[in-house]
Amino acid sequence: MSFTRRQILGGLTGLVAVGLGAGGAARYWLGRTDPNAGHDYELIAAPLDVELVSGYKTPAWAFGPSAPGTELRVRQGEWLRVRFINHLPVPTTIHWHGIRLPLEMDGVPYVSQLPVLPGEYFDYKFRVPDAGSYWYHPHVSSSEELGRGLVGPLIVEEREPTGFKHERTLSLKSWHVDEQGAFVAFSVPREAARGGTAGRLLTINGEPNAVVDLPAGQIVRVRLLNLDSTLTYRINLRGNAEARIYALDGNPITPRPLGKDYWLGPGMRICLAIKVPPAGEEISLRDGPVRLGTLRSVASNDAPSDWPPALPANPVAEPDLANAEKLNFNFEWAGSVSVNTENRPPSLWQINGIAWDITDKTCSDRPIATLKKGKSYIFELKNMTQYQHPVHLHGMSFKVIGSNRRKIEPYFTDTYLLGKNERAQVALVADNPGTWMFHCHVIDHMETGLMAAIEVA
Ligand SMILES: [Cu+2]
Repeated sequence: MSFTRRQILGGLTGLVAVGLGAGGAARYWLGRTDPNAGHDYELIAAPLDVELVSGYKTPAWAFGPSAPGTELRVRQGEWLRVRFINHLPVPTTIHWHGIRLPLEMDGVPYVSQLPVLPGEYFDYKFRVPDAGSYWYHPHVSSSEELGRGLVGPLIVEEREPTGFKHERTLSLKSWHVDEQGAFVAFSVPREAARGGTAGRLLTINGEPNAVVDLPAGQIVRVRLLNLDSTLTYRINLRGNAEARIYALDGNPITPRPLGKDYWLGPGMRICLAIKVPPAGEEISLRDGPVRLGTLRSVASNDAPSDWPPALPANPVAEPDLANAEKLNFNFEWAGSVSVNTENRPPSLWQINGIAWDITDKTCSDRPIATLKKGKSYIFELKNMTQYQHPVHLHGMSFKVIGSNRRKIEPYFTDTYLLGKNERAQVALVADNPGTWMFHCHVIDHMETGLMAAIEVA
């Protein structure tokens, strides 16, 4: 695919009136624009000082006025049109995690588009086929860009109203900062060689020890999004709360109790319904034994509500398992942590014996598999390492159908948390032509080899 730089800031004269174009750290998010403007959102990525540690500034990068960024919302089946403006000092893109869209909108540099340079803009425009909780982030210099805060929720509302009257979006992210709020290394080779370089400060919607108010007596839809670069959260609630799972990674399931711990890997989402206890009571939202934040029940005038019915299924094609072709993907440890002198990350991980090199723009020219458009496939995912990997595919959703480690109730997703030494089977219809990234969502695993391209033609 060839690219041109047609879209440059010179075309943005209309925005000067609202204060853009003065240069420096513009911090405007213009929100939903005039429907005749040709786009629904103007989303600006720019430096933004945030206060993560009380009394100290952290020099974050943000989409809009907060980090994590502005929540984008669109209705299922409609177009999402975002004019993305780069006011960062670095090139970037936006990838729309979990959205089934055309390759040109997928935000992968040199595969979908050229990086958006400082001062440039890019118009993202695509229809959203599936309702659910999704998110967006760059696919360039990901350790640093996601690490500094360039992550944000994208909520696709169901076509028809659901039974939920109340909902909240909780974006989980840990930050690589020290006690004074200064950034520390986003990726350290000896950590990238293990579970990934973990952030040190846990936040919900950018706040440590967040307190989220919920209306007493109501059943509230709580969307938990793991926008972390590294951490898998073992989600549980402590307190007088009944919670049911309504959707996993955007796709509805038959509602079931939350249970003890739900392992939410990087990039994954879970949609809960929580029955809020009487006013004044508190629920802890926890990662294993660690409190992430507090859900506080506050008085509500609404009549008590009942559990809503299951959410409507998304229109994802059902794979033909009887006639599917099987493909093996082995996730392996590649070797040793050597001192690198070329200013590039070490090569630590590989898929089917091949390590991705994020400094080599031609890797995507050598897809690890070529799928025939319209055909069904079963991927056998084999983790030959001692660490878990949230395996994510761009462009298409897949159905998790089996595992040697746990009982699987088949469900559609875009990210599967492959446990250490686990073998799992996922199936899909190769119905979206293009070259799609297939990678671990532990960002420094991805940047040290654990990525591949899968072609659908
Ligand atoms: Cu990984």
